[in-house]
Amino acid sequence: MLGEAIISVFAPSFVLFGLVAQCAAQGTMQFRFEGRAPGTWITGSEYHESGMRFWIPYGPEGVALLGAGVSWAPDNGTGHLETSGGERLRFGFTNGMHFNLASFDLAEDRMIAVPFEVVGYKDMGVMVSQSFTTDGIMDGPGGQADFQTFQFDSRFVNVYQIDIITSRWALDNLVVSGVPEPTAGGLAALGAAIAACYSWMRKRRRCEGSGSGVPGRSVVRQ
Ligand SMILES: [Ca+2]
Ligand SMILES: [Ca+2]
Repeated sequence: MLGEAIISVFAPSFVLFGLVAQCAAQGTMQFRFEGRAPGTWITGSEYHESGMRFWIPYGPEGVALLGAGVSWAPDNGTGHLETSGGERLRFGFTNGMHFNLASFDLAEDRMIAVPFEVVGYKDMGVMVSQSFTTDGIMDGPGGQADFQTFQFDSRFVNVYQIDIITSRWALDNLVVSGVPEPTAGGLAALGAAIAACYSWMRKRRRCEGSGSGVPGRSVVRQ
């Protein structure tokens, strides 16, 4: 059964990774979907990384965060995000921040070339789209390269949401640009977040030690 959300044990790393990325990326952010040990995966109704929410908008399907080397999945030697169904994947910043879609790596989950469409949503109801087809190569860990890099042009500037219209995909190395530059206030927020994470982890350890916690059921929001 798909869980309510992403497992709480990853919350500190997700928060820190996001803020560090924003402070160091100088307007560009990359989403790498790390966080699972090799050969393992975890499912949830949605996934959050660095302030970006990824979810299946229609239907009951959820998303899965995979570590490297899962035998039944496409692989590039690192963690990635995928699903077993759903008509499309949707993502956007939870605060509504606009961004430029630069590129992402995508793989099909079987040895069949899969067509897919990418739709960008802009203000005033404007939508842009671009169509692609994968190469049909998916042989899992080792062997050939399962993922391909797809790049986007100026049509995908200043969007607030993206749909990848296909099912049974695997996504990695999403790159967006045009995000706000780091500020002194942002660095101060980073320090506050580090302190908050440290406090959160101490409380979690105490909770687990007493046996009153419910591991894996907390909803993570950044
Ligand atoms: Ca990765
Ligand atoms: Ca492929």
